[in-house]
Amino acid sequence: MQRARLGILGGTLALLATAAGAPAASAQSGWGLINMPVGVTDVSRKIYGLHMMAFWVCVGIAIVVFGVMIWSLIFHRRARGAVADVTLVHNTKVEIIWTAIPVLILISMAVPAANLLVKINDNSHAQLDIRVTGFQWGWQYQYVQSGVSFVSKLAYDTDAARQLDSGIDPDSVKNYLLDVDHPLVVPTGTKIRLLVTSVDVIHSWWVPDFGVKKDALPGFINEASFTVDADKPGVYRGQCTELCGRDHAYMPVVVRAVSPADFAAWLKQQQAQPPQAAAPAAAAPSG
Ligand SMILES: [Cu+2]
Repeated sequence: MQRARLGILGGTLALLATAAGAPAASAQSGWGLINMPVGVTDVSRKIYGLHMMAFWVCVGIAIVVFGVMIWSLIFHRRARGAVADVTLVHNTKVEIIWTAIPVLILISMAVPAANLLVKINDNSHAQLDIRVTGFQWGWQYQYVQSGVSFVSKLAYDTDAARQLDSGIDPDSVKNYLLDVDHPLVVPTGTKIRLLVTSVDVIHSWWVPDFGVKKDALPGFINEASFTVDADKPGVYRGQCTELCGRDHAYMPVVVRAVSPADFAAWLKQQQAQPPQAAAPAAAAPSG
């Protein structure tokens, strides 16, 4: 009977291991959807690794604690003639052990976490600076070195569909609420430093695949940085993650990561164009 129980426990563990340890490829489907993305930067992968390490430590602790509890309840119940063991009460040796073990576990988790925090906040040696200004409700991007600047707002088709009684089925809109008119364009394999601020209330610039979530505070400039893997060009999406008013849900972040050569060409094209007139404060109210 005990063997059968162990078998079930083993089976459950194996299932959990398959689910949680699923490779990045399945991140956008099935079990992957309930977990955080692995992402496309060195930092995002490290954050994911740390998160999984903490997850498995929690699983291990749960198995040990609940295992002992359930085992005690079954095999040491009074109906079986068990007599309470009072030697555990105020037992110095036991108390030292069950204080020391959690302390060691916490230290073993805190050291890699602190190291990663330092790495996340290392914004030195950036090759490209972009000023990100949040406003109600959109983002302004200014490429500091080249002077290219534009405003990024909810894409027209998704904006039309979200209006009350629009009659447009949101399911018919691609990337509903997660698309913008002018995405931020960045080169891959290049360390990008963001200078994040706001002109009105607090917003937060978040792209899960980059492991970047930085508050945009009026009157302050926060720094964040990321380097998209050279072999992972693509479109990455995020959202404002600080409740910033009525249209908080309608100011997504879209970043198009392209090769450095494509980026240089894009930047040249932008510089040739007349600058976009709309300043954040003067941006047309929507919805
Ligand atoms: Cu916002």
